Amino acid sequence: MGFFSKIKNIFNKKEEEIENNEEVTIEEKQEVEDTNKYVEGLSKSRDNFVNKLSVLGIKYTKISEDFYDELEEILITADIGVNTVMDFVDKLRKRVKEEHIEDFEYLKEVIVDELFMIYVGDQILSSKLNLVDNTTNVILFVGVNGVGKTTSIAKIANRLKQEGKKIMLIAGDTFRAGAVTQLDEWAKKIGVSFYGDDRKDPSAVIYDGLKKAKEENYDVVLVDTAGRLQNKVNLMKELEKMNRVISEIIPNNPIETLLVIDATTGQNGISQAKSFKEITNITGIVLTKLDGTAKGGIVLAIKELVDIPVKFVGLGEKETDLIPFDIEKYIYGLFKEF
Ligand SMILES: Nc1nc2c(ncn2[C@@H]2O[C@H](COP(=O)(O)OP(=O)(O)OP(=O)(O)O)[C@@H](O)[C@H]2O)c(=O)[nH]1
Ligand SMILES: [Mg+2]
Repeated sequence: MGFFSKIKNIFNKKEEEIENNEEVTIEEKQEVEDTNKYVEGLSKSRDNFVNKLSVLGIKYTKISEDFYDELEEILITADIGVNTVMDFVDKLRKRVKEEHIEDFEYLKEVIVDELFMIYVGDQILSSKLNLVDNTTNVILFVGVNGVGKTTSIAKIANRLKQEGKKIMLIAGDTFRAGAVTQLDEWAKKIGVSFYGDDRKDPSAVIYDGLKKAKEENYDVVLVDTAGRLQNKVNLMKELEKMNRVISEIIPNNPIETLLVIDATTGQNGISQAKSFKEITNITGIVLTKLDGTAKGGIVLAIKELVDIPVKFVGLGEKETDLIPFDIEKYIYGLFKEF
């Protein structure tokens, strides 16, 4: 049995257990809820390219060169990335030949398995936040404007708060009018602390905020920044300065620098990731608005072209719709009806 059948069976079984009111742990319930969010949030992508793939299976009774050409095109339009698709189709060709595959139902299994392997490859990228106990952890959020930095901070803070952590948000976006108030309002809404003022130097704000956070033993501090990338040199200098200030107050921090990218911007988002990777040490990606695109394949392109782990995905606008990335749930959500 292939990988996809296995995860399908596991999720279906858990769902059944919950429906039948059998005893399930809170974690198992959360797993099923998260899985359903992937299923809902990825519906546009699923409708788009999974349906196209199914049509392909009906159209071609024999696996021919034309079949591979069309398959390539479908995967590329799903934003998977040209090179990844080429490698993938080569592998598929090889397996079809070696295993004498003729049956499309079986080929479907192989397609999903191989797509999964693209992400996993020879190493499992951990999607877990890298937090250390009994110290103040600083997470810096970067990314161009409008991608969802501020809302992602609020959503992640909400999740961490529910895990019992003492949280502070710092308004390091001193550039855009209204940014400080926006973060302050989020902090009030979810019930966490806030630090920010109307000074123009983000590093000065971060400095004071972190001093307070350290003195008062906060567990996690999430730092918002302005989204500007008109000038790489300036951005690099500013990020260097912020990093210096952070590590001066709390050594070995920021523990995470999360780059937020908007899935609906496709290849543009990939270019942003490459640029940011050149100028600072990005430890993870928050991929927002996956619910708003039919091109959910971008996760695989990120893996191939940027090779930074996706740590969270945004699958909707609600506070609870930003969830930890999980490749199995993602593949399941993408191929549920395949
Ligand atoms: N559908 C959907 N909308 C999202 C998601 N994440 C963020 N948004 C929306 O995207 C818009 C921009 O979000 P912000 O958090 O303000 O973006 P930002 O990066 O902080 O923007 P600037 O501060 O202007 O640089 C808001 O309307 C959010 O509700 C998501 O996962 N799904
Ligand atoms: Mg913002």
